[in-house]
Amino acid sequence: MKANKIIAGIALVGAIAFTATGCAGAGGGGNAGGGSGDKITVGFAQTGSESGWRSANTESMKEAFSEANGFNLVFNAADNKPEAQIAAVRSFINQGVDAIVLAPIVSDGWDDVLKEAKDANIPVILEDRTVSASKDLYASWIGLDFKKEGETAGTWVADNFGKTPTNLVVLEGTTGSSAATDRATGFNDAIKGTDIKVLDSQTGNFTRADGKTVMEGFLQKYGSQINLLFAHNDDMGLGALEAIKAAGLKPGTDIKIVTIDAVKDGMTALSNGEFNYIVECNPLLGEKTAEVVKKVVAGESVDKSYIVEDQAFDQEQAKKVLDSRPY
Ligand code: GYE
Repeated sequence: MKANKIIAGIALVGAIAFTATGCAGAGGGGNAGGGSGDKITVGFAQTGSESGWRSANTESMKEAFSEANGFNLVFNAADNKPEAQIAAVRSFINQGVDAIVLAPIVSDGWDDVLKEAKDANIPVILEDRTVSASKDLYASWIGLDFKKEGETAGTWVADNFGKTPTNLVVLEGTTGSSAATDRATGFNDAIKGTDIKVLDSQTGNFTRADGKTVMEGFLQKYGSQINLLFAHNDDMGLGALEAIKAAGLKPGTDIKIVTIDAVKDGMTALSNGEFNYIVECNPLLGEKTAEVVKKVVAGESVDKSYIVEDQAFDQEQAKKVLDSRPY
C-alpha cells in the first residue's frame, strides 16, 4: 500500500496513511505451531506501559490481534527492561508461536535471539521501534519516522526562536531506543547554526514521573535561564509541567514546551496554552501490523517497512482537532 498524504483531522484507525519501502520475501513462516486450531498464534513483546502513547498502542494491538480476527495473542509487557524483553521473545520461540511481534525497548542486543527465531522458522515482525540487527533477521517493520519527527520539532523551534539567544533543556526518551536516538538526531540537525543553546539534555525514560524529577533538577540548576523545553514525548512534558508550575513559572509562556506524540493529555495541554507545539506520533499500528503478520504467516511477500505519516500541531490547530482525536 502506498499513500503519501494523511487527511487532516481523521479520527479513524483505518484511515492511517503509510509509505512502504523495499519489497522483501515473507522471511520464513508457515503455520508451524501454536496448537489453537486455525488461529494464528502471535507472541507480542511490548515495551511496558510507560506512556499514554504506549497504552493507545497496546489497545490498538490487542484489538487487531483479537480472536474474532483469527488470532490467538500471547501478550507480554517487559516493564522497559531489555533483558526481560529478550526472555519474553525466547519464551515465545519455546512455545512455538506462529509469529513474533516485537516493539523493541532498545535497538541493540537482538542479534542472538532473532537468529534463534529464524532457526526455529518463526518470523519476527517489528512494530513501533527498530533494531540495529541485520534486516534479514526480521520480516518487516511497521513504525514511524522518528528522525523526521525530531526534525519537525526542531524546525519549528528554529523558525520561532532561532534568531534570538534561547536556552533549551531536553528530556530524552529511553536511552538506546531508536525513538530517542533518532528524534535527537533530527532535532539537533534542525537547530544547528541557530542561536539556540542546549543547556542540558537528560533522559526521563518516556515517563511522566521521571520527566517531572529531571525537570525539577534542571530548574534547580538553571532556574529562570531556561526558555524552552523539548521533551521526546508528551508524558515527560506533562511531568515537567508540574515541576514548572511548582517553581512558580508559567508553562507555555515563561518556558515554551515542544513535545512529540499528540496523545489526548498532551493535546489538551497544547489547547490550554501550556504546551506550544506537538509533533504527532501515531500509536494506532495494530491493524496494519495484523495485516502484515497474516501475509507473512501465509508465505506472501510484504514490504520491508511501512511508515506511518505524522502531522504536527500548534495551539490553534490543537483546539480545532482536540475533540476528534481518537487517542
Ligand atoms: O513516543 C513514547 C513511548 O516508541 C514511539 O515510546 C514510541 C515512544 C513514544 O513511550 O511515548
